[in-house]
Amino acid sequence: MRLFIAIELSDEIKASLRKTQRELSAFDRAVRWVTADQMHLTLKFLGEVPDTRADDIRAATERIAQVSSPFEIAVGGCGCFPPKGRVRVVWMGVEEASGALAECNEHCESIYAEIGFERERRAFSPHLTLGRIREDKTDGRLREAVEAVQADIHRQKATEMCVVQSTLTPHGARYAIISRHSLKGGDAD
Ligand code: 3AM
Repeated sequence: MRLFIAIELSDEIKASLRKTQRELSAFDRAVRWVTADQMHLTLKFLGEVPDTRADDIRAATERIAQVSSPFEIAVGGCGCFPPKGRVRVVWMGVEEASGALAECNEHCESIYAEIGFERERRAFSPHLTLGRIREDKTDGRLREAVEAVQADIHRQKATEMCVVQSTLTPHGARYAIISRHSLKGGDAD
């Protein structure tokens, strides 16, 4: 099964992402927009794992949750990956002032590494994917439009992390939460 670790988003944040997608609807042909049930904040991608590892992963995730503090995210500006050239992903940015989100990601990297998952080589760049590019023939207009979006800032508390199973289908990925783990670390209120 294909697994990743994520934070679920509130309905308010999902509504704000949908609004931004509508503002960019001129690019509907170039972009495959994610649906509301596909929206999440990824902490760590684990990839294809044998079903027999499910218990190990659940236990490692519980250990991470025990040492990770709850945090509050602020979702606002829009951007593209990569930062230059042909756009592959359109996203909304995530900020977290206390450092607890970066720490949670770091706990993920080190604890999943202990059970055999490679550390991510790229720096953690928290984002909410709005869409992925099918074929960009927009000559830079997509990037310009994304960078011009003025979205309101929305905040959300994150109090649990989830192990998510991703099933790839011809109609896109379907996600199902297979376990939830309350963040219990630190001295956050
Ligand atoms: O939607 P986002 O970007 O938050 O990009 C993929 C998605 O995250 C990411 O895992 C999430 C669920 O699919 N992902 C997919 N393949 C990946 C890989 N090989 C990956 N992240 C890192 N390495």
